[in-house]
Amino acid sequence: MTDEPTLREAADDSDFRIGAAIDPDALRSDPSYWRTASNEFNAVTPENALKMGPLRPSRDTYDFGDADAVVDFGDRNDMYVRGHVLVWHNQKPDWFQAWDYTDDQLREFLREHVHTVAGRYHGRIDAWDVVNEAVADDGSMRDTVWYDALGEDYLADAFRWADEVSDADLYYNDYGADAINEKSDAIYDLLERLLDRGAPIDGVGLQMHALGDHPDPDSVAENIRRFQDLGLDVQITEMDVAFHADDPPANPDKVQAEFYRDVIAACRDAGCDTVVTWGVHDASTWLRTFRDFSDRFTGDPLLFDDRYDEKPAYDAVKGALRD
Ligand code: 9MR
Repeated sequence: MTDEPTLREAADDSDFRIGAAIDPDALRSDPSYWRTASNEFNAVTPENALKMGPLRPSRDTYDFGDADAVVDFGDRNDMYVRGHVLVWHNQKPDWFQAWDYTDDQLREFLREHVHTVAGRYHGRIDAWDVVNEAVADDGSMRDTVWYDALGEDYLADAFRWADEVSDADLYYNDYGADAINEKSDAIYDLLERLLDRGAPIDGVGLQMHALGDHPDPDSVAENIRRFQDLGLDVQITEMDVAFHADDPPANPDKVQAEFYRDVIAACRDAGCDTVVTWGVHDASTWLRTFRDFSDRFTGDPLLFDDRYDEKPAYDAVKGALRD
């Protein structure tokens, strides 16, 4: 036994939340996964279980089994629970693709979805990603089923619907907008417009999938501060750190650890208190199974390696929490 505190204890001591995206199958089947998740993290996000596809096997039915498993795990272990996600253009159910809806039907469907899902977890989910990835990489509004049928109104509506049934803090969440850039400028403008219209938005989630090109931590801190100046809370919601597979640094573990440390430090300096990593250990990263990403990026982006051993990044995060 050692007196060294766990990551979770170090985070608790610093009033900080360090989280992991969770796979309910791994929770059920792998005691080491369960143990690492509960001992080392004080926040969780279901990685896929709350998305519309997994939740809705048919238009009239819901299957909350996997989502409940993750939320129950968070509750039982006294963790902060981030809900991900109410409105997204990806991972929609198969039957949806074949549905020939009218715009009014789509709006009513989305209202009912948000009310049912956010309402079910009233008091149990602490923060919701209400809308995910509504902005394209060039800063224009992303061309999605929701935007196509309902225009920008769907965002304000979704936040309002969530607010009607949920006591959670309500977030807009996106990737590639971690530092000051064209996309984060566009998101800033979008959120300002929505807030001006009275949309009940509490915060913005910066995903921080640092795959290859890593954002400048000083620019991340500046970005966090400008969203805070809009009155929004800022969380890092899906962090992982990889490298271009064809051009990794000579010492990837060290560079990875330094980037984790710098982002946690930038976040804390700016007054942000939550960083969720996108998985418990390297063996569960999405980078190994998603499209051709395993060819494009190195596949060990998290704080624990395939055997649940602590990596240099783990020590770096803990160190940054103690500074
Ligand atoms: O990690 C998720 C992976 O298992 C899914 O296959 C994928 C489907 O698009 O979604 C991944 O999670 C995404 C998250 O929901 C939104 N931000 C980007 C994440 C990584 O793609």
